Amino acid sequence: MKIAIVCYPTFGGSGVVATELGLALAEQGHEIHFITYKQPVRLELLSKNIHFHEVTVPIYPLFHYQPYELALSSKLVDMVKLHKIEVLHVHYAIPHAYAGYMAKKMLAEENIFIPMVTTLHGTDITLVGNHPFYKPAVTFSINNSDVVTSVSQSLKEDTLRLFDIKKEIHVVPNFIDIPKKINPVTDCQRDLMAEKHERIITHVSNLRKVKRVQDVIEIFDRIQQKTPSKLIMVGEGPERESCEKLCEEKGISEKVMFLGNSNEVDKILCFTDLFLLPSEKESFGLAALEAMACGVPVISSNTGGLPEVNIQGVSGYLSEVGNVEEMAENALKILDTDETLNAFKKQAIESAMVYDTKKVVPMYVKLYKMALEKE
Ligand code: GMT
Repeated sequence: MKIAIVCYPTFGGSGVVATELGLALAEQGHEIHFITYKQPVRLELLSKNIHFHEVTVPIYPLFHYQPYELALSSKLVDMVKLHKIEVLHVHYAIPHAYAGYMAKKMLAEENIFIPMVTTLHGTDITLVGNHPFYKPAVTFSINNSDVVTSVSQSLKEDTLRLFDIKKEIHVVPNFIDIPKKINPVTDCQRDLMAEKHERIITHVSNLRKVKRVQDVIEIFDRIQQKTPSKLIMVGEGPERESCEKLCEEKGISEKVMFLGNSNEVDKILCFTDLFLLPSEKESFGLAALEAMACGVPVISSNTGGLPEVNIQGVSGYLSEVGNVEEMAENALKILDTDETLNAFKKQAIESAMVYDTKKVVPMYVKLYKMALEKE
């Protein structure tokens, strides 16, 4: 199949899922066209089955807001015609499904019919899309997609509760290439980060408010009072400064490392003992799944799709949002002895296996075929 993938090319989970999906499909022989404003961060290699088409928006001073959706829908029309693309897969209802719908309509004028699959990732639904300013456009875009998917059962239920949806929503979870994740790093440089007797705790996110990164610091503070440990914070975002300040106030700055954005999260996860994800909202929690696949147990909140990923008492523990006391207690339970920690590490990998690329990507392929039959 010739498939166009539209996504946000940034460090966010939706961009990662879209990119990994494209790479997996290309490996199976499908022709993949990424159409976005920048080469996606995880798209390092362009192979014969992978193409990248940049959407450029000419800056015109008269416009207060430059019309990205217009440029995107025009680019989609041009690329579909040029490369004979058969399926559009847009990640994020806004603005991608909206632009995709316009492209479909323009193509139909020329008797070119192409189905659109829309994947909902969460922030487009629960955080932004539900705002009254966007709600009509989001509802319209979802209802006018040929196939709609959501990354968890929880997000499906949220979407049906918040919007007037007439379409069936298929749950296709985030996925991970498990064989690539298990022991992928040969030079695991634990010594650079901590002493032998110290535990290493890691958090990875875009350090936005929704991730409750101050809770990460609070949990770690309680852990380090009981057991020697270090915290690694990976990612960049608006809450970084306030977290650094909180570490200073608590006198733990020397035990916390802020590494910024990284393309090599696996190299950090290889020596990580525990992963923290105390988010306010999380439609799935790809970061938690990545940690589990690398054999790292997870302490998380029990919000959104997290209970579908992190299994209570097996791959880690879940608590109510904001309950940092309980999260720290559970963390200490896991870190208590090497024996317990190793058992949780093994169980984390086993729990992640359900979401292996080989199990999930065929679900998308099946839906593409279904969309083509409908068109
Ligand atoms: O929250 C993020 O880190 C970014 C965000 C995005 O929009 O890319 O991630 C969302 O999509 C991911 C992939 O489906 C999910 O794993 C994340 O849980 C989801 N984030 C939220 O719901 C807050």
